[in-house]
Amino acid sequence: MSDFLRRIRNSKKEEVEIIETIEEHEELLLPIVKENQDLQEQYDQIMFFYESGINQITAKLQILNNEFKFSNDRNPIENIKSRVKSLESITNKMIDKGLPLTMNYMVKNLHDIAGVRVICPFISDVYNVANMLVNQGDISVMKIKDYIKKPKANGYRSLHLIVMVDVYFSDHKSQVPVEVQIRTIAMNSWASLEHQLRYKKEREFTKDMKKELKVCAELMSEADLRMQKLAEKIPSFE
Ligand code: 0O2
Repeated sequence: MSDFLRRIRNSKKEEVEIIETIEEHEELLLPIVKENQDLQEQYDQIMFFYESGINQITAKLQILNNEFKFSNDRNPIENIKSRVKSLESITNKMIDKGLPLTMNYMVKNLHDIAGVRVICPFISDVYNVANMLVNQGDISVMKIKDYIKKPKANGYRSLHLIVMVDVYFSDHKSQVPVEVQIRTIAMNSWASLEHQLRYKKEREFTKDMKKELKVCAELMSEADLRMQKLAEKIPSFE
């Protein structure tokens, strides 16, 4: 078992295991943003860096998926999606955190501006993909949140990693923070449906509705565990 897997499986801490904070990372080179620049202009400028980080992570995942398919005759990754956080969503999050609305504060405090979501068939694939990714020399792990081992109170399950990935530009190398969410098809189905329901703001969730959603999450988790057991019974299945 790799160090990474051992670290997350043996962790006795709560949901968050902070390995190193981004603030401590001296190589975080991002464009110098002037506070008086127009906000949209600042956003466009800095998003280029985050998009480059997404491209780098996505390419790595695609290579790993193709290689695994070649040797095991199946894909451990079903689907990869990515996005940079919208300006509206960034602003709301910063207001929630009580942060001044400047790009410099954003860069220092929000680590999920670049986001990649990886959907895997089986629970074991989630950890294998995470392991294959973080073992690469140009990636360092900043933070792991294992919401599979310790689901959120509402039933949300997913493995979240904040990684710093090296990106080479014409005259320098930057390390770009990217949030990688890795989860199974079942976990993703629940999260997508829950998200749709939650964003119908005209209808607040009652206590009973929340309970019902959690039951759905448990049912999906049970299905995931059963599927995993089935897979483990097939000797050639990796
Ligand atoms: P979007 O639109 O996906 O960007 P932190 O970043 O540590 O200050 P945060 O942001 O609460 O704290 O981190 P966490 O818990 O890792 O969650 C970040 C993202 O995980 C969310 O992003 C969602 O994408 C997903 N997520 C977390 N909890 C839930 C949940 O209960 N349901 C669903 N459907 N998704 C969830 P954003 O910023 O909320 O939105």
